[in-house]
Amino acid sequence: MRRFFSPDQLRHAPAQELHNGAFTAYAEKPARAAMILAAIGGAEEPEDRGEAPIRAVHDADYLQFLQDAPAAWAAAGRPGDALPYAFPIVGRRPLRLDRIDALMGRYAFDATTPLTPKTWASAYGSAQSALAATHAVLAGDRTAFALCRPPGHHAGADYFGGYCHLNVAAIAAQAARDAGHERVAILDIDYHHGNGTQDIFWQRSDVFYASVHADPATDYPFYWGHADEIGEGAGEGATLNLPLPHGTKADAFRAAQAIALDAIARFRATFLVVSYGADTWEGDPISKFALTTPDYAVLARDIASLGLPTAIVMEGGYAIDALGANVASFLSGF
Ligand code: Q9C
Ligand code: ZN
Repeated sequence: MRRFFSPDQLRHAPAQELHNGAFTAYAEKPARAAMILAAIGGAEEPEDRGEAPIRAVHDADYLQFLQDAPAAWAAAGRPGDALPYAFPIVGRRPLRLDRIDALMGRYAFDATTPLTPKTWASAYGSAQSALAATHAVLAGDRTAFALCRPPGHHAGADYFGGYCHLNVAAIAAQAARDAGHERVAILDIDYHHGNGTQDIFWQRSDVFYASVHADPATDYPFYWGHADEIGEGAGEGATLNLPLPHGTKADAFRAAQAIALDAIARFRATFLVVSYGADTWEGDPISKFALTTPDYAVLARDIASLGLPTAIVMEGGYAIDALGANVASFLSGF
């Protein structure tokens, strides 16, 4: 299986994050990518396909903000990474916002995801890796893997958060649509619900979004991913949420994934994007499921049995020492 990664993806390295009310070391470290690369025997550098496939998913003003914010933050005299602290919550009217702090809150949905001067280069590289894997599959490969870091599934068309800036799964799915696949499915098996992916395709009938994740009643991102969220308008029925409780082991996870796979088959998708997170692993430091390393090969075999051309993008997974083995196990099942 071809694998893609750009060295630029290592450059985003915030010092700390706001976690449960205190500053802790940033969990989504560059070392995650290094551990995965070592375990899978390296990766190819993606071709640069430019901003157009990113603009097909994200708003132009948001992309400009991501590129400009770190310099604006520095110009405001701030020594550290850029973090938001004020948010224009539901009901606030659109305003012309100038101060960097106002913009940070406008484009962020949480305070866990600092921006640095290197963030854009890393996120852009991550998106190019997702596009390279997608195009390898469009060109005839059965599967391909994008080592996306930073991850993507919490990022919406015009917002960042949850360690995510550009929604790599959405960019991959849209690229498959634009290449002629009329029905594309995204299977999201990260521990957390992919709120950004869900929002991007919420009103669309051409991209099916199915997610197996920790119940948002107990887990981040809290405000999305409940079982009664099924899409709206033309997209009604094209979103499927399968929340699971703390302590979930392989059998229950696999059964939920089987429901998602069955729905994807009934949707008659012709192209599949998998948002893969290894934060469902039993030892993950920020999560509470109990999957084991060999379980990932089993989940992958179940996905492969759909028989769809499949682009896999990396999402979360924060147990650095186990991350390489977990990703290698998953890829071995295809
Ligand atoms: N106390 C991904 O896995 N922090 N993002 C949660 C819980 C954010 C995870 C804080 C977790 C985001 C791609
Ligand atoms: Zn996650």
